[in-house]
Amino acid sequence: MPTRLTACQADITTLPVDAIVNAANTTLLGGGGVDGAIHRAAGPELLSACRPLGGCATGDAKLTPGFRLPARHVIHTVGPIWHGGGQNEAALLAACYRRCLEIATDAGCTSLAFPCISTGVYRFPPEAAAAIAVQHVSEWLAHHNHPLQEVIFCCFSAEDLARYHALLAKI
Ligand code: AR6
Repeated sequence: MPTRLTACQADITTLPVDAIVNAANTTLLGGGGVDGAIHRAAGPELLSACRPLGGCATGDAKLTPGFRLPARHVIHTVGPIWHGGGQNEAALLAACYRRCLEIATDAGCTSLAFPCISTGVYRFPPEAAAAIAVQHVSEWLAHHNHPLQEVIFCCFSAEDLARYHALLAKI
């Protein structure tokens, strides 16, 4: 059965999925935005689980439990900071989505939710980021064996939700 690719407007910390993705920074020690919201909702055990991971490179991802979240796991990824587009930002953002799908698959996840990685504090243009997300996730799902039945693009703003709906309607 093909994976359902959907978009919703929600606080990602409320989603009862196997894994949610965190848009973290290279320290994995917390921050603002969605990272701060996830750490607050998961409780202090999440920081204790992140500390021994030794940080994470941009474009890579690491797995922890979800602790007090409804999600069983958190996949922490580090998106690129937007510097104008000439510093490999698009390829690094695509790598984030790919690594999260690989880690979710290794953990046996059937449902996974992504936030709009890099489009907040890291200032990646949201239209280009959404196009990269939809293209790379849909292509990866079509070309790999995986247990994923549903992948959700969890938008915080109505503008992002409209972008994802328009992109998803084309595939
Ligand atoms: N649920 C879903 N999406 C959210 C939520 C939420 N609760 N809160 C914010 N967003 P950002 P980045 C959206 O800045 O650009 C942190 O300090 C937000 O509207 O959280 O990858 C980290 O520690 C935006 O669309 O992440 C890093 O230092 C998207 O999530 C840095 O920010 C991403 O915005 C990472 O920056």
